[in-house]
Formats: sequence, C-alpha cells, structure tokens
Amino acid sequence: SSEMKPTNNSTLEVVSPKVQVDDEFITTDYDYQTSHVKRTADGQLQVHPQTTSLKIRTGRQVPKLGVMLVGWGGNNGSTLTAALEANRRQLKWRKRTGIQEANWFGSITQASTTGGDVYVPMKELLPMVEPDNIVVDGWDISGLHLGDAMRRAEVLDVALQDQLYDQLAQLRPRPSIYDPDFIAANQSDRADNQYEQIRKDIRDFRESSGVDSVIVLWTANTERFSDVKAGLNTTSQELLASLKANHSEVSPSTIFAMASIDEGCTYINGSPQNTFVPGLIQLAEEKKVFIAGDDFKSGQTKIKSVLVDFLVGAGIKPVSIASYNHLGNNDGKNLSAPQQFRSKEISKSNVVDDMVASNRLLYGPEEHPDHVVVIKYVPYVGDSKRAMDEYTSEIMMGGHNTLVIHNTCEDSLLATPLILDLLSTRIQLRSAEQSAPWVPFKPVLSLLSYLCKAPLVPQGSQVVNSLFRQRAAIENILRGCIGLPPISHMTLEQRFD
Ligand code: NAI
Ligand code: DG6
Repeated sequence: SSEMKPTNNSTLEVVSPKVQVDDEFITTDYDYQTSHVKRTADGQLQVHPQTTSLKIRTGRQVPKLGVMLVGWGGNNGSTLTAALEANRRQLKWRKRTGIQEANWFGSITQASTTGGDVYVPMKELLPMVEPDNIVVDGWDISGLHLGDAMRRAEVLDVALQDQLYDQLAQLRPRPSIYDPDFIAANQSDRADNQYEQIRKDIRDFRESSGVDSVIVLWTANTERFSDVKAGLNTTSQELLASLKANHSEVSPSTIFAMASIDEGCTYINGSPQNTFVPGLIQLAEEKKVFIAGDDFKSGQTKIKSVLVDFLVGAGIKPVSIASYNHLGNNDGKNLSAPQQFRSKEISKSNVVDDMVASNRLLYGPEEHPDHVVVIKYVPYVGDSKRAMDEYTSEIMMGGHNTLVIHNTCEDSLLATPLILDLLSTRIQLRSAEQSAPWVPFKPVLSLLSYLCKAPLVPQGSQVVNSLFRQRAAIENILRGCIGLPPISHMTLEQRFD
C-alpha cells in the first residue's frame, strides 16, 4: 500500500510510494543526509555532503506495557500512579478557582504537537504506548500502600486524592534493597540473593499482570556515586564477579539494573548516580537490552539547556551561572546529605558543556563559565521547589547582561510527565541494500536525552544537552519513520515567488 494511517485514532495520513504498511510494520525508504568533514593538510575544512539510502521500520503492534518503579511509594512514584488512574477515569475535581480536569501537561508525547504547516499531536505520529493501558508495579523500602504514599507526598489536590485513595490503597510496593552505604559486607541480606529476588519479582509481575513487556525505572532516592575501578566493575565479567562476591561497592541501583537487563527489560535511571558503571553498559550491550538515563531533566536544568543555548547561539558569552534550589520534600531531605548532593551537583553542572564547546569564538579551549549549584532543604515548602538562577553574560564592548529567574513549582508534577515519555521504541533501521540486516537502536538510548539532565550516550557519541536539538532529534526520527523529511524551517515556498 502507498497510503498509511499510523495509528487507529490518528488524523494523519502520509501518501507516498516510499511508505509501505502491513499488519506488522510501517516501513519507509529514507534518504538520510549528513556531511562528512575533513581537515586538509593546509588546515582547510572540507565538507562532503552525503546521502545514505536506508529503510526504517516501526512495529505497529503496541505491546501492553508494564512499568516497575523502584521507589514506587515516593513523590514521583505515587504521583505517576495517581495520574495514570486520574487520566484513565477522566477525573474532575473542584479547586478554589473552579473545576480541574485530569491531564498530561508537561508530556511531549501526550500534550505537545509537531509539524510545520499543520500541527498534529506527537502521539499520533506513530503507534505509541497508550498511558491508559500501562500497568504499574514496583518496589520501595517503605511498605506504605500507594493511597497513603500519595497522601504523604502532599502533591495532588485533596479533592483528587479523595477520589483515588481507595483504589491506590490496594497497591503496595514490593520490599526493596536498602543499604545506607551500598550493601555493607557484614549484612545478612546478600546482594546476589537480592538480585535473584528482583528477577523473581519482575517475572512474577509479568506473569500475573499479563503485560507483554516491562520497563524498570529508578525513581528512588539519589545514591552516592560508586567507585569505578579495575577488578570491580569496568567489565561485565568483573561486575558479575563483584555481585557474586557481595562486594560492598555494587550499589542497589546497579543490582536493579543487572536484574532488569538479565530479564530483558529496558532499565531507565531517573536519578543522577552512576548506576551505569562501564561493566553494566557492557552487560546491556552484550544482552542487547536498552538502558537510558541519567536524572530526569524537569525544571531548572531544562531552562538552562534552553537559555545557555540561546545566549551562546546569539553570540553572547555566559560567564557566570549561579543556581540555587530549596525544597522540602523527601528528595530534598536526602539531598541534604553531602554525598547524595554531590551526585546531583554533578548531573546539574555538566549541562552547559557542549554549548560552550560549540563556540570557540567566545571561549578559549580551556575556558568555561563559573557555574555553581546549591541545594538546601527547607521542609515547609514541601514539594513546591524554588529554583533561582542568575546568568551573567558578556555582551559587546565589555558590557554585561544579567538575567535572573525565579521558578516555583511542584517538582513531582514536572517529573511525572517525563516518566511517561520515557517509553520504549520498536524502531529498526537497515541499509537499503537487499541483504542488509535490520538493526534496532543501540542499547544506550541516547534519543531520550531530552528527558535527562546528564544524557548517557553510546561510547564515542557526542553528548547533546541543548533542549531544542534533543527535541528535534525525537521529532525528526519520528517523522522519518513515516517517510517525512526533517523539519528544516526553510519555508522557501513562502520566501520566493
Ligand atoms: P522521594 O524521596 O519522594 O521518593 C523516593 C522513594 O524511593 C521513597 O519512597 C523511598 O522510600 C524510596 N527508596 C529509597 N531507596 C530505595 C531503594 N533502594 N529501593 C527502593 N526504594 C527506595 O523522591 P522523589 O521526589 O519521588 O524523587 C525520586 C528521585 O527522582 C530522586 O532521586 C530525585 O532526585 C529524582 N528526580 C526528581 C525530580 C523531580 O522533579 N521530582 C527530577 C529529577 C530527578
Ligand atoms: C533540587 O534541585 C532537587 C532535585 O531533585 C531537582 O528538583 C530535580 O533534580 C530537578 O532538577 P531540575 O534541574 O531539572 O529542575
């Protein structure tokens, strides 16, 4: 067929001989255009435009998805569970200002559009997981059921909580791995037992819920960084041996990731710690299982990845960035400990690196803006995080431009829609040559960088922090899957007669 409707409820139809649709796949013939840059002996840069003929195919059957949250009873975990239920039931509730309806504001798949001449919801471009069908399960070190966890979080309006409480009260997290310092050697609860238990939990959930595929997502508290050293975790063999030997430096999150990979489940890290030590990345590559992270990019960092991109792109030189946060939820409490703060400080600080490196007219090779990140725990403000930023930039002739931003918002209501967007993908690609094999994305899913503060990318790949470049990557790859060219904004047809 030369016509396609990507999803049953889509209003979009691509009519092209380059697009074929059958029951299983949407397949497109795609001319991928890049440039190859060479430096000649005399220092000139030579650019060679290249076109590669590819085929891209996307599975049309959307699996029934199960999500297992590590830290299910936390603010994000309970808010996601409540939001899925509230949207599924299309709940409405009364606020001081009027009637509020459940929605997914903040999710690019559910609440943003794509296009140029005409805008369509992003979720209609390709067959995507429907939030109403997602089944949630998970673990926590606190045994509170989800109804009380939602109340403890103090995130959602009470009138909404009251409508959800009875249903959420039936959900209780599975016991998890707790170790104040990553499984001390003297503990009776041994790491390889815990790892086996997590695998068992995943299998149990898969069987009892009848889901086709499971994603495991860490939204538990931020851990300290673990050591990375030869003999411990630099290869998959070392890591497996360290797990077996109950080595104290194998973190709970790494154990979760190993169990998840061994069960063939995508593992996503929503926190900043280095769960993905080199041995773990190797394990994911060997087993061809997706991993993605690190640390949800929800508020202050998201703005930073727009603002610094704008400034540097405008030829203006940011020279100092001071970012303060105070918050009063359990995340803030955990981050008031120095080692856990350090993990967050690292993931919040690297975000301007690629933008600074992109403009050597402004910055010398070793030059970098001063960049300070402060986080303080102020219990009274609860989940309503305050983020204050001051950006000072050099403008023309030694002038200065200082921008100050004060952002107040419910942290978990920014993070929850991102969790929804961190969905699995069924896209495969191959060269147009007849016998070329189909290949999926590499196990390290860099396409999800838009949602992460410190994007994990395959070895040797470029880290991109710029929010608009990250979004363009998602949008253009989704477009490519249905045979549409990347959005170029050239609109020549409107600029010439
Ligand atoms: P939270 O403190 O409310 O929830 C974390 C939950 O994890 C708690 O219920 C806790 O009991 C549980 N937990 C701790 N260690 C565990 C373990 N080993 N196994 C299972 N459960 C464990 O925190 P919140 O606000 O939900 O945030 C969760 C994580 O997401 C934090 O690491 C935070 O830094 C990160 N994050 C949050 C963002 C946001 O905007 N809310 C944005 C970016 C990252
Ligand atoms: C204080 O910064 C607490 C953190 O957990 C953040 O709220 C969270 O990581 C979101 O950070 P950002 O920079 O994306 O707003």
